[in-house]
Amino acid sequence: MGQPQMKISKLIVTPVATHDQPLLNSTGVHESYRERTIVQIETSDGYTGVGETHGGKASEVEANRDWIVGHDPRQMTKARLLWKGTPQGWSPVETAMLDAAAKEAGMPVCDYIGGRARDKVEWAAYLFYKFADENSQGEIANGEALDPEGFVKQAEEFVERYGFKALKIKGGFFEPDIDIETFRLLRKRFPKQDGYEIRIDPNAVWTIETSIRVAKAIEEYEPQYLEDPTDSIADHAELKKHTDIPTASNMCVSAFSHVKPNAQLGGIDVILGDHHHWGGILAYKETGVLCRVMGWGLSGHSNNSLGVSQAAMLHACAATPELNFQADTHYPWTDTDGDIIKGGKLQFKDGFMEVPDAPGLGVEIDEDALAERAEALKMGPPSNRSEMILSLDPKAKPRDGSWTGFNFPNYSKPRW
Ligand code: GKR
Ligand code: MG
Repeated sequence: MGQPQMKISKLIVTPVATHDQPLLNSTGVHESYRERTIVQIETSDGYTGVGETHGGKASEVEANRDWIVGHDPRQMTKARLLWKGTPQGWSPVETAMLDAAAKEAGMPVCDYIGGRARDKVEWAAYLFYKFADENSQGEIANGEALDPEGFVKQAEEFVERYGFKALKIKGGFFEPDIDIETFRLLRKRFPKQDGYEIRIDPNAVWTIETSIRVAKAIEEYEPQYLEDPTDSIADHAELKKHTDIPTASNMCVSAFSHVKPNAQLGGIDVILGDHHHWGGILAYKETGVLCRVMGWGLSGHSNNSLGVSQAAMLHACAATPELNFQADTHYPWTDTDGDIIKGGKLQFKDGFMEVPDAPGLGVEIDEDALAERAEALKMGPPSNRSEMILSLDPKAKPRDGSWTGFNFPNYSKPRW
């Protein structure tokens, strides 16, 4: 092999809690904190790497410790073959390895994996109906947004603060006519001719018939795309017979195994790629190639996350030329002082985020902040804020029978 081997000599896996505001989605309300899994590695020659993914993935990473410790982080193809577990569990390990290997090469990750297509990445404002945050702990929009007018106010805060030009409506909690009215008011406040794009995502709670009705009702407001309005790829293909609005997905098409069925049925036009779900930053690049070959658009999916995931998605998007929509990000919903990276949160400017020039990911773990977030997780389960839902829907009952369950009450689908 010639060049001296790099060897991972240390692996640390830390589950953490990050405060979450009472955001509403199709199944209910977000809990008072979101769990994330942080992976840190160090090589025998002193290079460090970090990665982040969803909660509950620590045991999966630990189950692969036997080969990760001792592995050369530059031998990524071998690592992908050795990994035993889910794409979500693999992604932080891959990110950490790319971080350390790129540092050793003295290059930012996006340049280390073949070179960047752009120096900055554009993001979308991810807007939610929501209750007021209990302690106004959030970085932005701590107030309630329980109707279209409140929603537009939230959008104004996001545009004012971060400069976003693309606005995403997280719909599906209220009945469709409320979402239609929100779309109308948002378009009125943020005209297309001023460069604003608007998309909507009800997370598959509409039947085909309701999706057609909503599509007809919002066509005049020139939606960027309709994201997971209904359920299966075939359902979206049926919808497409009734509207020219592009369809997008991070649900029915959210893995490589969904590509062939979508190619056959033609239900989804835009893929919301995500290195957490598809299995890494390199997998995001591969999704780009697929979209180019298939003539599909490529956007980016997100969940509540910390600065390590945001940095990883930043490099993935910078390195993928096929990205042709503003990627989603939940990062504005991360508290200003709630992150775990040194120097505080990464910054948006005019809706964009610059790719760091530092070798690696360009973010370093603040060990004190990490310890604090890990401690927060041990303080007990999150509140599921069921009282908030019951204030709006007194008849709500937990779908799985547990009143302290996740995403109360976890409404079933389709709802309309
Ligand atoms: O944060 O409530 C949320 C979102 O609905 C999230 O769970 C989805 O995975 O962001 C996501 C999406 O685009 O579907
Ligand atoms: Mg979605």
